[in-house]
Amino acid sequence: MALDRKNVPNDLSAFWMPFTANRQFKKDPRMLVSADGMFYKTADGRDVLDGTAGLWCCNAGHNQPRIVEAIRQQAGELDYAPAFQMGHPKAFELASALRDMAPKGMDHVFFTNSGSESVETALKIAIAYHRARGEGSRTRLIGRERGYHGVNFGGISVGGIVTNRKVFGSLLTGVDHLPHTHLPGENTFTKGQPEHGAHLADELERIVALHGAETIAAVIVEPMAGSTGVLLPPKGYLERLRELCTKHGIILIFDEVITGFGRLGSAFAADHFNVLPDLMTTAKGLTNGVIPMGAVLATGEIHDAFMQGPEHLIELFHGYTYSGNPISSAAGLATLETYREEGLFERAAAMAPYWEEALHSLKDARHVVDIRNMGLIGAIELEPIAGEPTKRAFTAFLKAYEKGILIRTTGDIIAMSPPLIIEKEHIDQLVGTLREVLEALD
Ligand code: PXG
Repeated sequence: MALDRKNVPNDLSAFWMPFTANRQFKKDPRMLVSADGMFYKTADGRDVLDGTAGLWCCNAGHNQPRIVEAIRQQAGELDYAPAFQMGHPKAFELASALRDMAPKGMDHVFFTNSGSESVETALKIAIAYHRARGEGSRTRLIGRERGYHGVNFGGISVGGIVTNRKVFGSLLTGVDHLPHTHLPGENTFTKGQPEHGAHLADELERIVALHGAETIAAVIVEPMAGSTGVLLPPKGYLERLRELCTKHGIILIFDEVITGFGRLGSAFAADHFNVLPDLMTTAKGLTNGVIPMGAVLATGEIHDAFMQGPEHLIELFHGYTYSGNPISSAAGLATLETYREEGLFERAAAMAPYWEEALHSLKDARHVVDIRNMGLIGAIELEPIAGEPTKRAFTAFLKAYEKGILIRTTGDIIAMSPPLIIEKEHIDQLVGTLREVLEALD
C-alpha cells in the first residue's frame, strides 16, 4: 500500500526503536497518530482495531475521558513533588485504592515506573526481607524458562527468553530456573487452563535439594506467561508452587504486569487462580498505559520486617525519582475508578466465552498448530516456515496491520489482548481478518 507520508517525519534515523526491526520499520513506517476507544488512527488516515491494548496496557480503551481529564488537572495543580522524604496526597490515595483492589493481605505498595522496575524492586525486597529477619544466606533467585520479567539485569537473569539474555554477559549470579510449562504434545487447543503439567512445579524440590532452601530468597513467575506466547498455568501448578514455597520459607513473587487489572476477568491472576503470592509486581494497566507507572504489592509480614530500628532511619534504600509522582498517581486513581465504575473486569469475564469460541473457530485455518486462551487473552501458534523461524508470524502481523487490525507476534505465535471494552463485533472483525490473513499466507 502506498504510504501517505504527510504525517510522518522526514528523518527517522535518530530514534533507536525498542524491540523493533529498525531498518525494516524505517523503510516502511507504521505510524499511529491518534486513538479512541478500540481504534488507532494511522498516519495514512486508516482506522486500526487494537487487538493488543497497545502493549497489553490500555485495558480501558484509548483516550478514556476520566483519565485524560485527571492528567490535565493534575499537571496544572502539582506537577512534581520530591519522592524521597516528602509526600503528596494522591500517591497515598492511590496506594490505598490499589490495596483495596488487590487480593486480601497485599497491604503495602511500593511505586515504580515500569514493569521492569517493579521486578527489580520485588527481587531486592525479597532478598532484603530475609536479611532483615536474620536469614541473610537467602540470596538465590529462581525464575522459569520462557519467563519475561522485563529487561533490566535482575529481570533478564530470572527471565528465560534466550534472545533477551544471551548477548548481555554473565547476568546476576545465584539464579536458577524452573522448567517452563508448555507441553504441546499433551495440551493442544486447550480452552483455559491445561490439564497436564502440575508436576512441573515439583522441580522446585529438585532445585531446593541442589542448593539448600536456606540459600533461596524467592521464586518469581508470571501466573500466566504472556510475552513468551501465552502459556497458561496447568491445573494445580500454581497451588503446588505456593505450597512448596511456604514449606521451604521461600517468597513467592507473582509478576502480574500483564495479568493485573482485569486481563483474566478478575482484578489479578492471584484472585483468578485463588493462589496468594507474597509479593506482586504490576505496571501497564495500573495507569491504562497512559503514563509510566508500576507498583509492587507486599504483604504486611514482608513490609513489617523492615519497620524496625530507630524511626529516623530509612528502612529500605531503594526508590526512583518518579516513584508515585503526582501525574502518574492521578492517572492511576482515575484508571482504577474507571475499572470499578464501568465494571470492566466483570465485562472481560462476561465477554471471555465469546472470545474463546471465536478464537478457537480458527482451529482449521491454514498454518495453525495451537490455540490457547483465557479471559481476554488469546494466542494462535503457527507452524514456522522451515529454516526461517518467526517469519511467518511477522508477515501475518504486517498483513493484519494492512487490513486494519493490530496484533502482536512473538516467535511464530500471534498474541492478542484487546482492551476490556471490546464488543462482539470487534471480536468478529479481529478473527475474520485473521482468517483472511492466514489463508493468504505462504
Ligand atoms: N513483567 C511482565 C510479566 C511483563 O509482561 C514486564 C515485566 C516489563 O514491563 P515494562 O513496563 O518494563 O516493559 C513485562 C512487559 C509483548 C510485550 O508484546 C510484553 C511486555 C512489554 C512489551 C511487549 O509481549 N511485557
